[in-house]
Amino acid sequence: MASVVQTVKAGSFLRDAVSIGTAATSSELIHDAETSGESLQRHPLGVRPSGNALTADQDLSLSMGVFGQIPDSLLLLLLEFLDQDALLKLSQTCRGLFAFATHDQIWRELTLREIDSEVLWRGSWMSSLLKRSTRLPDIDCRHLYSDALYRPFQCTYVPLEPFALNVPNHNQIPMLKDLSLDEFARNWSDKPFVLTEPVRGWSVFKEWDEKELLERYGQVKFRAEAVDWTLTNYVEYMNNNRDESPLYLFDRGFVDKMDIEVGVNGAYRSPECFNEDLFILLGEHRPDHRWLIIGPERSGSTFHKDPNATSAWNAVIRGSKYWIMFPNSVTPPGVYVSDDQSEVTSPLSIAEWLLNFHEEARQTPGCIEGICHAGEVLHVPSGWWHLVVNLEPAIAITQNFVPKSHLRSAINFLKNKPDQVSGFRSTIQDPYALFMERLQDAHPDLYESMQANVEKKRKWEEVVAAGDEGGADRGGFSFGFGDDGLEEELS
Ligand SMILES: O=C(O)CCC(=O)C(=O)O
Ligand SMILES: [Fe+2]
Repeated sequence: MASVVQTVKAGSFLRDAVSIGTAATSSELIHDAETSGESLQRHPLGVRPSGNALTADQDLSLSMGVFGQIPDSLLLLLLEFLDQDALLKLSQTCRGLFAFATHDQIWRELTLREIDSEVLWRGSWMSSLLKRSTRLPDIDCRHLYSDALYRPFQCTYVPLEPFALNVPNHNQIPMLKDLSLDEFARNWSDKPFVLTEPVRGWSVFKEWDEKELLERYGQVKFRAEAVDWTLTNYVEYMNNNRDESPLYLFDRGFVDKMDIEVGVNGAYRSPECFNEDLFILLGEHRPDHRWLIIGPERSGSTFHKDPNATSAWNAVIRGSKYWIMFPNSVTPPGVYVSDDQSEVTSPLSIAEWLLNFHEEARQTPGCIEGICHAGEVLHVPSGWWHLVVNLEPAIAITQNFVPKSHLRSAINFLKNKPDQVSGFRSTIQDPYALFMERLQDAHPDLYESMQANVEKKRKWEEVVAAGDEGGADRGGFSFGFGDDGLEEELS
C-alpha cells in the first residue's frame, strides 16, 4: 500500500521513496550554515558530510574493509537485513562500522519489521528494541564522512518556521471567518481556504490537550503508521525522539475508541459549509473518512491527494500546521508520479523536501500555502496535492467528504480506478455499483445526470478510438479525459 497515492489518507505512509539527498556539504558550508542561522547539529559521534573527505588526511572508511567500499546509503540498506545480534557484533569491529550499525534508523526498521506487539519507548529505537537504555559510548567518528549518516541529523534539526514565513501574496491561502453551505457550493468547493472560527464551540477544542487525553485515554491503543501503541507510549515517543520523520498517529477508529459523539450536540461536528456529503449515502459501508491525527513537531504528511477523489477538512485542535498545496494539474516539484497516478515517489522526509524543493515550489504557478492554527479548519479540495508539517506538537481531526460539485470526480474515480479505491471493507466487491445504486434510490435526478455524463464519455471514447484506427501517429498531441478533465468538459 505504501506508494499508492490515492489509496491512503496520509502522505506519511508514502515514504518508501527515493532519497534525493542534500548537496554534499563541506565543513565550510557547515560553518556558513551556522552563521546564517540554519540549524547545525553536530552528529552525536561527530560524523561529517561526505564533502569533508576531499580535504581530509584521515578516513575511517579505510578501516572498514569491504564495507568501506560500499556507498554509504547502500550499506545502510544492507544493514537493515541484519538482526540485532549481528548489528551489535558489527558495531564492535571498528569505529566506522560502530557509527553505521548504531544508526537509529536501522533499529527503527528492525523494530517495526520484527516486533508485532507494542514496544515500550525508551528514547531511541535501539534502546526500545533492546529493552534497556543504550547510551552510546563517546566514540570519535569525526573522520567518517557520510551524507547518509549525517543528513538525517541535519533534517531532524532544521528549523521549520523559516519555510512557513514570508509567503508571497499570491500564494497566500484565503482566510475566511465563516462560510455558508451555499457560498461554499457557489464559490469555494474548488479552492483551498482556512476557516478561522468554526472550532471554538467544540468540546474537544475546549478540553483536549496532552494531559487531558492521557488521563482519559492513556491506555487506549491508537494506530501510528504500522504500529498500535497506547497513547501513553506514543506521547512518550512524541516528546522524546530524534527521528527525521517521526512516527505519526493517524487513527481512523478514534470515535469508537474514545466513545465520543459526533454532530450538533457531540464532541465535534463538521463545519456547516462542509455538510453536503454524498458519501453519507453509503451508510455503514462508506469508506474510512475520519481520522484523529497527533504528532510532534516535524511530523506530517508528504505530498499526496486524498483518497477516492474526496475533499477534506482538517481542524487543528492544538499546535499549528504549515500547508503547501497544488491543484490537480500541477505536480509539485520533487514529486514523481506514474502515468495512472498510482505510484508517487518523493524525497524521503518532509524536511528533506523543504530543504531541496520548497523554494522552487513557492515559485511554481498554482502554489497555495499557509499556516493553520489551533481553532482553525483548512479545506482541501478534491484532487489537490498537499504536504503538511506540524510546526509544533499538534492534535487535529480530519474528515473527508464529497460535495455535489465533486460528485463526478468521486464517481469517475470509483469507476475508472478500482485498483486505487481505498478504505472500503473487503466485503464490498464493487464500490462503484454500490454507490450508484444508493444514489439512484436517494437522488434519481442526480443519478440520471451522472449516467448521462458516463454515456457522453463512452461516445467520446468511441470517436477517439475510431480516429485512432489505422495506427496513425498523432505526434506529440494527445487529448483525453482525466477525472477532472471529464468534469470540466462535460458539465
Ligand atoms: O494533518 C496532517 O498531517 C494532514 C492530513 C491530511 O493530509 C488531510 O487531512 O488530508
Ligand atoms: Fe490529505
